[in-house]
Amino acid sequence: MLTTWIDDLSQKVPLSRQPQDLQAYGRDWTRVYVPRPSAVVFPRHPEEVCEVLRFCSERGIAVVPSGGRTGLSAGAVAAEGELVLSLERLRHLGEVDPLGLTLTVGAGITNQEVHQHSEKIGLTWPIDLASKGSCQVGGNLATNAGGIRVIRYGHARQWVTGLQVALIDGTLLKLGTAVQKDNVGPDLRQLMIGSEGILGVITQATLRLTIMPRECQVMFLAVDNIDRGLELLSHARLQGRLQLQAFEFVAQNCLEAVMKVQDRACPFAQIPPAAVLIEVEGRLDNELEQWMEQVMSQGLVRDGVLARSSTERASLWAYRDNITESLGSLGLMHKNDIAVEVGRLGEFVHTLLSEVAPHYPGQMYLFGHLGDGNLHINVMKPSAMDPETFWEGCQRADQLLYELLRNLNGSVSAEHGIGLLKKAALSFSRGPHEVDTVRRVKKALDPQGLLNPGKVFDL
Ligand code: 2HG
Ligand code: ZN
Repeated sequence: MLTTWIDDLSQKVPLSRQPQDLQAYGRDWTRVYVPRPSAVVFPRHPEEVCEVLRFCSERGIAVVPSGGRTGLSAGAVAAEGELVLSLERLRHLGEVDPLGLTLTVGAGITNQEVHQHSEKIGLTWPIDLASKGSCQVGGNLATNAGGIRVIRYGHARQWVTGLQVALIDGTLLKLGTAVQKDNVGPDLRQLMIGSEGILGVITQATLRLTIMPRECQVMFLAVDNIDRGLELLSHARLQGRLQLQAFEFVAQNCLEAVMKVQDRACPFAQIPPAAVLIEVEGRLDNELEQWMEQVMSQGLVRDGVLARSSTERASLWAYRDNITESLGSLGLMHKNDIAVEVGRLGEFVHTLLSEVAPHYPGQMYLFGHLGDGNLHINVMKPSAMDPETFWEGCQRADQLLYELLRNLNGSVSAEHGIGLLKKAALSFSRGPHEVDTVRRVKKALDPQGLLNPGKVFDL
């Protein structure tokens, strides 16, 4: 029975059942689920995506859309025998429109390819992620990706004018165009962006571009704790009048992990309790140097490095960009991706460290996008503990974390989405009426529940 439909489908589109493909395409960067897809299909254009979806709809086959598979909430995991629908062959790369500042690309184009393509004429798509070399535009939009420049540009949903989306019944929707001003009622584009593949499959997008800042400067500043980091944020904006492109937090143990794994020297005279990586627009001038001297003489900053070349800028960024990878190579990590309003982040971290952290069964590593109030809380499994005991302990401690977030009106998933991994957390950030309304939309578009089943919520 199983082989029959797979044989039929393989007559229509490129399909693989190679064990290494099933392993690779059935998972994302989460390491919690065992990939078990029945097959992987590689449609070559949007019409083939529709054909696959129509086929699945007619035969009642569950299908998991798949991009660069760099997600951290298991939104692209196929652990229940689903068909994986890889969008990686949708490689259309249009011409940049230098007047309208738009670019149309297929879902399988990587974030970095978009950057390289638009940078040729001084433009950029300002969604910038540590995983940019692998993550794809379709996935960036399906998850409404955030990243390091949200403080300046917002999330991915703000940088799209048009979207092409395939529904489970095989309908291809064209939502919006390259026109900037197009205000004609409810916006299905925005409903699809961030829907994590449960409502439709993004096949193509017209992206809104912006001018790249002529120059940016990068500083890595050592601080005593997160409160000093937050004071520095305010100082940078209000006294320094700095246009921030990024304002990132790195706790001591994260810095040490990168230094150890990547064999990098400490960028400061001694390892500080925490550090803040700041990227600002503009030239390296006296004003910027004076601002840095000022925050150091005021005691806000203990020690600091200001990059003086593009090589130095890249090497400072490496201490931040390589945290996930370095932690991952040191041990098994339990991850949370939370946000509270920036003004309450200090309060949040104090309660986290004093009341929640002691309940986690391993050491906590904090880093993330301080300027957006978004912290990544990673907990490492102690080497002697078995994974089962570790996950159970983490889940119990998570309840305390989510309660704390609910009390602060915070988010249980600031930029990584819900997927499979954070389903139990959803109710701490979304009320029952809201979840139920989205469930009704899901049932209307996908009555059999075939598209990315089990993700975000159960039907
Ligand atoms: C980052 O900001 C990513 O580097 C990954 O969102 C976060 O590994 C994580 O927890
Ligand atoms: Zn992040």
